[in-house]
Amino acid sequence: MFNSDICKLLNIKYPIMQGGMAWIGTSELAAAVSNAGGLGIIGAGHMPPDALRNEIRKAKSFTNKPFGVNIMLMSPFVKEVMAVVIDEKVPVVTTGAGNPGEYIPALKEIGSKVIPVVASVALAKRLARTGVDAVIAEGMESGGHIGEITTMALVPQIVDAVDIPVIAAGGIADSRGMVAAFALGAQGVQIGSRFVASEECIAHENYKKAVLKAKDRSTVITGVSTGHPVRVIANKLTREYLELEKNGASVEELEKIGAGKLHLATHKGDVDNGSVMIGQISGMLAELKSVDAIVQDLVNGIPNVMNDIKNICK
Ligand code: TUI
Repeated sequence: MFNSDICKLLNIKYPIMQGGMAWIGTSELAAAVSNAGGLGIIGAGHMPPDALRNEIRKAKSFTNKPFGVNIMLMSPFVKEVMAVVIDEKVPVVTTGAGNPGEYIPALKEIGSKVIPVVASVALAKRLARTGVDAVIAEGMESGGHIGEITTMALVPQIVDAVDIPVIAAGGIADSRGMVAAFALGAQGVQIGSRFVASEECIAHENYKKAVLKAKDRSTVITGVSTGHPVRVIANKLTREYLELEKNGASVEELEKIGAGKLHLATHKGDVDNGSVMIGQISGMLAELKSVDAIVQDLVNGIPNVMNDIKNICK
């Protein structure tokens, strides 16, 4: 059904990757997405190397399909976790929140497909020259750490700038978004928020409820003054944080307030004082579904969307 460079490159049925989410992109979620025909991704976040090795081995036991690991380049363990994915011969490595340039040769040497997340044309062009296999163009609609450009504006500009496959991310949660991504020239999509609201995601039920309750304007961006903007659901924490930012708090002060807050929300369920990272498309999510149902809905809805387009463009 799909004639996508991404399916061939990654040896998957559907050109759907799961976003590599810290704390909640576990082996359970990643294996469920891979078993459903997409590419599941373990989000290494700030995970220490031994914990990541454990997650990789669990994923290998849950699925015999390819899966990936996302390495967050701001992690204090980045060098050690890179060594683990190389040692475990993880078939696909995505990176986020920085420039993975120095790690690319070692990953390519063991045959891993390397797919960095980029938020600008400049970085996409620079990395394309270093031999990465594809790029994920992630718009600022996404949850968590983001860039400044929207998916709609970023994807076609990166498609025009590089000659490797582009995967669109940010604001995609149904077949309409998927078709829109293909219209912009993407060969695949990366989806995060929709998979948070899944049965297999291990996020605390309060986190999932907050995601399902979210409306279009429920998220805010914190951390612009620190150089690390992060999209989260507005709550007590963000009100305090944004007030401090407005009053010129130092980066150290702000980092101290943010420390441990994602885990507080994802695992302890404190969605008032914790950091509830999610994309703007969460306003559209109304129900929890199994990962398999999410993937099937995404794929099966495509002909209807195509038909709607044909009816408009006569
Ligand atoms: O990485 C993400 N999203 C994330 S990482 C994360 S973990 C975290 N925890 C606490 C505080 C902050 C983060 C949560 N969400 N997405 C991929 C992504 N990468 N989005 C944007 C970028 C990006 C931004 C700038 C990639 C490269 C870049 O520039 C680097 C350069 O040198 O130009």
